[in-house]
Amino acid sequence: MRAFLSLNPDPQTAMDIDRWSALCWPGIERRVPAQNLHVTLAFLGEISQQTEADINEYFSTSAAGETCQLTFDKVGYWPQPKVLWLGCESVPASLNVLAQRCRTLANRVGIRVNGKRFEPHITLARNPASPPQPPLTDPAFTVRFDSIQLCESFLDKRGARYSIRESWALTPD
Ligand code: 3AM
Repeated sequence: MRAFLSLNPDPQTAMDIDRWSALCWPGIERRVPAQNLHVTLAFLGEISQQTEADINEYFSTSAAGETCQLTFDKVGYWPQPKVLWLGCESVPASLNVLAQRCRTLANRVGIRVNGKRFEPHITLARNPASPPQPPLTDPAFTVRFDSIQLCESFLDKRGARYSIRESWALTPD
C-alpha cells in the first residue's frame, strides 16, 4: 500500500480550515477536501504488510513522541510543485523531534525518505492554474495533536483518498 505518517487535525478544525480556505479562494482548482487535511510527517511510498507490522511494533513498544500544539498562521505557495499550503510561523521543537523520529523509523525499516528540510504544512490546494491571491483574512488555527497516524493513500482520477490504518498516542509534554 501507499502510505505516509501524519498528524491529522480534529474534525472541527479541519472544517474550520476548509470553510476559511473556500472563502479565501473560491473556485480554486483541486482544493483539498476537509477530510484530507493533514500534516505529513514522512511520506513512506509503497510499503509491504511486513513493513506496516514493523512500524506498528516500533510505535507500540516505544513512545512515538510528545503531544504538540501548533498554530497555523501563515500561508505559502510553492511554485514547484504547485502547492498552496498553511503553515506555522513558530514550530515547536517537539514537532521537529517527532518528524525526525518518523524519518529515522522509515530508514530503519528500509525506506529512503525525502531528505528535504521538514516544513510542517497542511496542503490546501494542488496545481492551481495560477498562483493564488493572498488570503482575505490571516489564518489563526490552533490545533493540539495528541496522536500520529499511519495513512493509506488511494489515488484515482478524482484525486486522493486517505484511510487511517493505525494511530498511536503521543505522550503529554
Ligand atoms: O503533505 P503534502 O500534501 O505536502 O504530496 C504528497 C502529500 O504531501 C506527498 O505525501 C503526502 C501525502 O500523500 N507525496 C506523494 N507522493 C510523494 C513522493 N513520491 C510524496 N512525497 C514525496 N515523494
